[in-house]
Amino acid sequence: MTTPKAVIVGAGIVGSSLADELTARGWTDVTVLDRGPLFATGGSTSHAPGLVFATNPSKTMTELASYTLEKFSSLEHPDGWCFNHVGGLEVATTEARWTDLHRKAGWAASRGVEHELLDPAECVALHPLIDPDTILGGLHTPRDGLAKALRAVEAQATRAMARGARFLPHQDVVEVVESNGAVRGVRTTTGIVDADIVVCCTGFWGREFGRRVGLTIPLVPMAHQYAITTPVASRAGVNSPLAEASLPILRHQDQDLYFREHGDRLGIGYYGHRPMPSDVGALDYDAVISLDEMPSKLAFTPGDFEEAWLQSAALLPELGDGKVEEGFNGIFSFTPDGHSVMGEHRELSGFWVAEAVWVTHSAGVARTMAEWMVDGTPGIDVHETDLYRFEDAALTDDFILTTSSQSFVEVYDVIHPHDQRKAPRQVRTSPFYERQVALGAQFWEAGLWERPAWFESNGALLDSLIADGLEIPARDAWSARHWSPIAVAEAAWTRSHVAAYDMTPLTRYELSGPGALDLLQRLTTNNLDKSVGSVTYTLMLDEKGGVRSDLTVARLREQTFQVGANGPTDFDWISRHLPDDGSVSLRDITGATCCIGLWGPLARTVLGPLTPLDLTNDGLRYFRSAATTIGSIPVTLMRVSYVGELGWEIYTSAEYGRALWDLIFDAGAPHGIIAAGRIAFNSLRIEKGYRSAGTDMTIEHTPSAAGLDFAVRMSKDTFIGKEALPQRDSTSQLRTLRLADPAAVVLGKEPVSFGDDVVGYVTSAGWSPTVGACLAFAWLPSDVSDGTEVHVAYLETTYRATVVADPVVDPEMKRIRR
Ligand code: FAD
Ligand code: THG
Repeated sequence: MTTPKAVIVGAGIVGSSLADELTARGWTDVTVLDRGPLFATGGSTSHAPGLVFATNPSKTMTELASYTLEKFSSLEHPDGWCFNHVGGLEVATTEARWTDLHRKAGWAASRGVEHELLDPAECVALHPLIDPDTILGGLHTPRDGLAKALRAVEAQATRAMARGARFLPHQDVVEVVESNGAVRGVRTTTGIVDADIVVCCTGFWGREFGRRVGLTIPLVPMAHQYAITTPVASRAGVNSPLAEASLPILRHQDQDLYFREHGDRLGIGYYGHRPMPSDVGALDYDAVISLDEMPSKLAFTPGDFEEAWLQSAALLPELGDGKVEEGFNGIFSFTPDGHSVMGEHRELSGFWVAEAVWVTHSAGVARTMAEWMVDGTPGIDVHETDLYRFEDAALTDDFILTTSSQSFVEVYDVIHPHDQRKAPRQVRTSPFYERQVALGAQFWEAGLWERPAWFESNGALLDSLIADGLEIPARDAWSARHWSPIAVAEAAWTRSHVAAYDMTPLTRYELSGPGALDLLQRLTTNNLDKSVGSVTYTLMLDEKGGVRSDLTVARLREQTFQVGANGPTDFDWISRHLPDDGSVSLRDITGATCCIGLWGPLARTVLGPLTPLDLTNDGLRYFRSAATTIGSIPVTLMRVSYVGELGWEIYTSAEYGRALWDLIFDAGAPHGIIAAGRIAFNSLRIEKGYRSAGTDMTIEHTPSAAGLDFAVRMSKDTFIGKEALPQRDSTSQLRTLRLADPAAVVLGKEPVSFGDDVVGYVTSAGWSPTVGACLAFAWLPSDVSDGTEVHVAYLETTYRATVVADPVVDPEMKRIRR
């Protein structure tokens, strides 16, 4: 069997790991080119201090790291270890950090990362240089430790070469050769190397490399300070030259610092300095590359390190006797969301990207890339690292620089799940924006859209509902951040009266043409061959039957469908499956249109007089759509409700938006209409049992495990993922939890335990005014029955919760179908 001819550009930790993973899967024709010498090429890997802390807010990033450290510890190199499990220790010097370490322990628990929280004395027992009076405690992760990055490169390269791979130094790739939308090879300064597959593993040069093939890889090369101290007396003779280190790697995130041992010296990394984006064009590629001099190493700027030194000595007093002996400003990649960038170029088949990857995640990224390239689909959920996860506006230079700099500044900050980006803001606003501002909207940002979280103008409504008996327990300080009890009033009012939600940011596509129906039938699980006016809830699966996304598809005309989707990766997936014959056209119509979700028992009373359409239950049935008018405005109504109430999504072109808003609010005023925000929206959809793709379910889950079998028509001829479904059985199931204490609120990602065992994790949660408690979705073992009592660890507390049947609200669909 012949396997594809693959060229990997870049022999850093990522390129070398990938060569190993590809050849392990039977690819024999793999060539790795680097413009530097081997294996200290001069890239970031050549000087990486190699600290690996696996725990991360993202489950995917944690899994990538966990694989890396286990793989590295199994690698062999003649000079010694590739991974040293000295353990990780993150200390807290503030109450906020100490609380956050509990949250982090929760992430570790739900993903099987070994960990324990320690008091100051226990921290000092592990790391005697720490002054116990400065800390409140620490999080110890014994499997974390040090990667010897260059040895890991060589060990993996050696293995790959034994399986036939070639590693060629001094090969500067200057061009990607392509024809008919597919790669054919690369041109180096000395000649052409043929290839069916080219993988960009060029580290912080990736942005420049991507440009050559018309691809924006959103990363910014940033300098980061690393210094090594003079010998520390008490560490003299403790570490053998071979072991290098025995103290755990240490993070002092309150001061943006991390530490590792180099024999009897300490290495100190610092993120507290100003962001220092680097102009890669100005780097000296032709410099003689040695371990001391390389393009990715800039001169140390001592002025930026002064505070780091003071703070290091405050935590580790013995450092006060010494000084910084050497240091450098090393360059590596930062991205807008801190995650790596992986995937295949959509317009240039065979061009793959694995960029902005830390040593920490390198082998995991390489394995996932190899699975994706060889099997056609990655083995784990990659939506957070997908090359195509970015909105168009997020691929502008301005956005990339601003947000990547922010990622650098915040890399060690305590980040609340609802902390909002400060800049750039107000990039995408709906036509209702001025009206929302006037109502005191508190905006959250997502996909660069400004989205009201709640409206201060509903404060009076809150007061009156409280006077009438609505009880909203006071929250803990963390869950009360970026929240207002007004949001609860908005949710309650939606169930009792009527509210308008700005649905403009909901991603929408128009698919049209003679091939549109066939394409949608093949891409999704439900039957879409229904009458004009039908709306269908349906799923997009990957080839292995995992849930990529959920969609609503409205058949507006015979050959025209409006698709309600979840974001850029949906557009990417559909685009990749468009037939070549031009029989389908796909258009993102989100920004050109706008949408109000008008929902609640009084929605019909408000809208009825405004439109000639018969809005009775028989006139426009549940999950049907119709074109009509509201005043002088042409609109499309869809009788769909993610909040689970009577009502419609009302669509029109953007230019009519403000007039539409005004008409609806004028007509609604006598009926008490309010504008309501995202927090209310979220809590209502959880009450109603509606999942959010990407948060509650990913490609790791089947429709049946996610409770969505009703949207799968196995009787349909074929659809992507169909063949795989019968072969997959799931051991877990998405369930709803009801927290026992009405004041208890969780926010997502908390571990769920049964007895002493962690058995699952929360995906999303919201406080439900209908039941007077917090409800949460959680992945739990399939055999857990309704009524089971579980515990949810939240920061420093543990909450009791019960597994309940979903949906909690309106299981008979009486509210919607009336
Ligand atoms: P690189 O190692 O940079 O490899 C890219 C290769 O591509 C280079 O060898 C380059 O020569 C080659 N190349 C580029 N363009 C071309 C071309 N046109 N033709 C041919 N070859 C080309 N990560 C951690 O996980 N833990 C840490 O503790 C840690 N600390 C760090 C501290 C510092 C000071 C720095 C700078 C980085 C640190 N990192 C750490 C980050 C980590 O080093 C990098 O993210 C990682 O090494 C990147 O690996 P890579 O293979 O993608 O890139
Ligand atoms: N509105 C529209 N499109 C969307 C969403 C939306 N696309 C993305 C996302 N949200 C999809 N999620 C859902 C989830 C549930 C429902 C609609 C969109 C829903 N489900 C009914 C139920 O389960 O009872 C389906 C009933 C049926 O199939 O007949 O309404 O908010 N436009």
